[in-house]
This record gives sequence, C-alpha cells and structure tokens, in this order.
Amino acid sequence: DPDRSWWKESVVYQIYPRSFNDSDGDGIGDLRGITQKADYLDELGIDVVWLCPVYDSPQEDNGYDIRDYRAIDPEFGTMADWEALRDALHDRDVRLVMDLVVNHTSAEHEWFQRSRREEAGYEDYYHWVEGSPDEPPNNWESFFGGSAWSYDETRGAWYLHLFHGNQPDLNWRNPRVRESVTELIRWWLDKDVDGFRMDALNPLSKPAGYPDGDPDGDVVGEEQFFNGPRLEEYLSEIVETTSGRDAMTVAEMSHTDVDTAASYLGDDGVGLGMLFQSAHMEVDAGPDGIWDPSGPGEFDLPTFKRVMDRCQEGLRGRGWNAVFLGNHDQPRIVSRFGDDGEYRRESATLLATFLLTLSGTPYVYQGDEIGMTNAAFESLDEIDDVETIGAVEALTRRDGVDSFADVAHLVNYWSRDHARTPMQWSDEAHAGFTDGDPWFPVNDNYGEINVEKERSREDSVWHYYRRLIELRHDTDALVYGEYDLLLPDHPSVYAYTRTLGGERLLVVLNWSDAAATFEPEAIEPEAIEPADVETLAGNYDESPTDPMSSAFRPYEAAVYQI
Ligand code: ISL
Repeated sequence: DPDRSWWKESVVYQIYPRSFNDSDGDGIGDLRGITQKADYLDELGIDVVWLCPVYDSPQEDNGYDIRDYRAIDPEFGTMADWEALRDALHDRDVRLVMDLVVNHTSAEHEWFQRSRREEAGYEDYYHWVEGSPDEPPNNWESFFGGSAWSYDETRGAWYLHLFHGNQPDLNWRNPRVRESVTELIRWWLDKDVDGFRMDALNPLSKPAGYPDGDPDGDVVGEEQFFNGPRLEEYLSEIVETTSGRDAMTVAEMSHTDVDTAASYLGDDGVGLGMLFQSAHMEVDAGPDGIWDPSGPGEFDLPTFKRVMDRCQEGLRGRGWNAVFLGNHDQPRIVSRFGDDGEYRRESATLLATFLLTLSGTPYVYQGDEIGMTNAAFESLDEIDDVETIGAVEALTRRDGVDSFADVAHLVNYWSRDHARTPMQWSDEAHAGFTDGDPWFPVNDNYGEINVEKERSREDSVWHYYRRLIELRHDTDALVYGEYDLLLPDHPSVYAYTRTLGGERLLVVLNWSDAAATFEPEAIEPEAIEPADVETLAGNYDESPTDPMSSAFRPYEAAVYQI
C-alpha cells in the first residue's frame, strides 16, 4: 500500500543531548552518554530518535547556532562517537533523525565571516542592507526580543537575524546558499541518517525590499517573512534532495494554517512528510502572545479541542500529522496540561494516552515518559535560555519591568529551561545525569521522579508509555484509522474514535481533577453495545468496562475497542 510508510508507523523520541546523559563528567550530556542509553530507548519501544543539534557551535542557543554543519561539537564528542551512536541505534532497529537548521547559521560560521568581509562568492550569503547605523532597515522584531537587525562594523551594514544576533539568517534567494544546503543534506544522508527534523522552515523566504511589518503584530514582521513568496520553491528543492532516500522529513512550521500546511505535505503538495504546527502551543498564551505581561491565559479544554481539531480533522486525506505536546522549547507537559501535584501520575498517563492515540506520528520528548515537571525559578540568574532572557529584556524596555517579581509568573510559566533540566535517571547525586557539576541544575524532585524508580513499578508513567507504544504498534487503527471528535463542547471530557474498516476504537479522557461521565448519545447513530466493548488500555487499575454508564475518575484515560 503506497500510503503506508515506516515513519507513519513510528513513535519518535526527541533527545536534547545537552541534558540527556553525561558520560565524561564535564556536566554536559554527550553522544557517548546517549549510546549508553540505547538499550533504555529500545526497551521503551520507540522507533526513531530525533537528535537536537550536536554540530560544532558556540552554543549560544544550545546548538541551534551552527558553526560547522559537518563537525560534531567537542562538548558532545567526536564524529566517531556519532557513528557509534548511529550504529547502536540501527543495531536495535531504531532510526536516527538529525536536526537541520538552515534558516540561519552561527555568526561564527565561516560563511558569515567571509560574507562580512565581502569575500568573492560570499557577499550575498546573508541578508545585508546598507544604511545609517542609527536606523535599522525596517521594523521587524526578533523572536528573541528587540530588532531583527544588527549593525556589523566590519562590513558597515545591517544584517538580518530573526533569532539571536549571533544567528544571522541565510539568504535563500542566493542559489549558492541553496546549493550549499543541498550538499550538506546529501552529506548527512550519505552518512546513513534516516531523515531530518527541519528547524524554522516557514521564514526561509523573505520578501524583496524587506517591507515593514504590522506594528501591532505579535512578532512585528511575521506576516512578511512567514510562508514568504518563494517558500514553496525552496521547500521543493529540499524535498527533491531527500527524495529517493527513504528519508523521514518533518518541518517545524509555526504560524502555518492548516490549508497552507496541506499544500506543503505529501504527493499532492510540495512533498514534505509531516510538519509541526504550533497553534495548540498558544491556547494558553496571553492576548498579545506568550510574553504578554497580563498572561498566561487560562487553559480551556473546548478551545484546545477546537485547535487540535484543525489539524486532526483538517488534514484528513490531505497530509500526515506530527503530534506533539511538548519539546525543548515548551514547558513540561504535565505541569502545563495536567496536574504536577496530586494527580501527576494520572495526568501524565492521560497525556500519554492522548499523544499516542491521535492521528499522526507521535513525538515523545525526553523525560515526559517519566512525568518530569517544570522547575521553579527564583531569579533571572537561574535562567539560561536566550529566548527568556531576550523576552525579559524587551519587557524591561517596553513595559517598565524592573524586578524579577514583575515577570516571575511569565518566566515560571514559559521558560524553555523547564524542558532543559537534566534527565532524571536515579536518586543518586544529580539524578545520575553526571558525575560532575551539571551545566543546569537538576530539578529538586529527582528523588521522587526518576527512571530507576519508574521502571521498578508496574503502575508507573514509564510502563504506561511502554505499553501504549506497544499498543500503537499492534493496532493499525491507531495509526491509519480516521479520527472523529466526540463531545466538542464538553468542558472536561475529551473523547474521540479512530476507525479503520470494520475496526473502531474509542478513547475517553477525563481531563480534570473531578469525576466526569461520558454521554453515550454522543456516538449515535451506532450505539455502543457494552457486551462488545473491550478495554485496550487504561491508566487506573481497572478501567470502567462500560464507558457509557460509568464515571471516569480524575484524569482517567481509557482506550476501548467497540
Ligand atoms: O515562531 C516562533 C516564536 O513565536 C517559534 O515557534 C519559532 O519557530 C521557534 O522558536 C523555532 O524554534 C527552533 O529554532 C530556534 C531554536 O532556538 C529552537 O530551539 C528551535 O526549536 C532557532 O534555531
């Protein structure tokens, strides 16, 4: 069947190498550390590892600022270590997907160094605009706060950086830039990688003349540089380079509506395999985006369902989904969407049920399989994340913030550092992450929440993830079945069916800390026959055997065959 493919049937596990496992005691997670955990990954049952950037980098944005695409950063090890990791994964039938960051490079990349000196052939590798050093070329803002332009004294011109000042944007209008990217994609494919997660693809194409953006936009300029005039052409070139290589492609494309997303996906579109949309990452933002001082907003379940549905229903027959709830840029999922106190186990397993039974390839972020939680930050000195630091600086300039207390609610809600605390392996010093001093402090709760403890208990979050991953592998309807939402307006029950041919599954999630019932009329006209219901999974000892006439307990989740 041409519609089937290995990456649709896979569960992906995302590794943030810096925080995963340190093998040499320097406090920074590394490639050998990951290889040491290859059996761990295999036992969890995942199929693909997406490895966040491990390339040579000054690490100002933890590797998303690449200095050399063909070298491994010494902090993470050597190319031989990378090859050993690849082989250890492949030996276990786990595939390896690399992060491809080609919207920008590090300012220390040789291309930028040559470009700022206007060396022949490199003049137009980046977006340069001449003009007075007092006045940036337009009003675009960086995602990390402040103007998206910096003035370079060496060249005497402005350069564009949608992210940090040390992350200049590549000029994709220049065919030599695109050739360079094509070459490096081929180079990694020849090293036997199984695909790419492609960072920040939607802003690749900047409109000629760099027109001003709407000054009231969340990020000023976004309507100019997101999904820009030549984006489809650039994406096609990337797809062309990866095609015929059995590679998985997943593009990160925030701010892309479902119709635009569909146009980039599959054989009827540009041909990308799947893409990460981010609308559901903003349901709890303030009115003016995530760093709005009045935020964060409330998490409202019916709104969340509507937003999820835009991709779940909206891509039906038009493209394959990439399903995620958390990653290295987001708060911890149990703290954000569940309850990291009394119902931590129940809500973490409810979220696992959700993630692993939706339509699309699920992405599990490291640590979520043991229900890791947010940290608590008490001052800006505890923050490492460039986005948080930039956002607080912008708030200070604009909104007159003058103490941490004014922004503590935002930082403690949104900081990307929550997801970057080291992986909690055991109750030993530094959670068994390192023998040295960790680059970022381990969450205080590691004695309570760690892999060793989770694995020793059958009713743990970890074992639940393992079982649900196995269920997904064994159940075609969970992969290829049609998704239909039930009860769109129910304030606390999230329920849906997955149907493939004659097989039908029902997923019921009580997304609250109070008991709730699932009303059967929702599934008319075909009423469910209690006698035919079989429970496939549940996060309490015994799930209700008749979903229609039972109360679901706090954060109870169950999967039925009906
Ligand atoms: O648009 C956004 C902010 O409103 C983001 O979703 C943006 O697309 C996202 O931050 C891109 O993230 C990726 O690229 C960044 C890096 O810092 C992140 O860690 C990475 O996931 C720059 O390379």
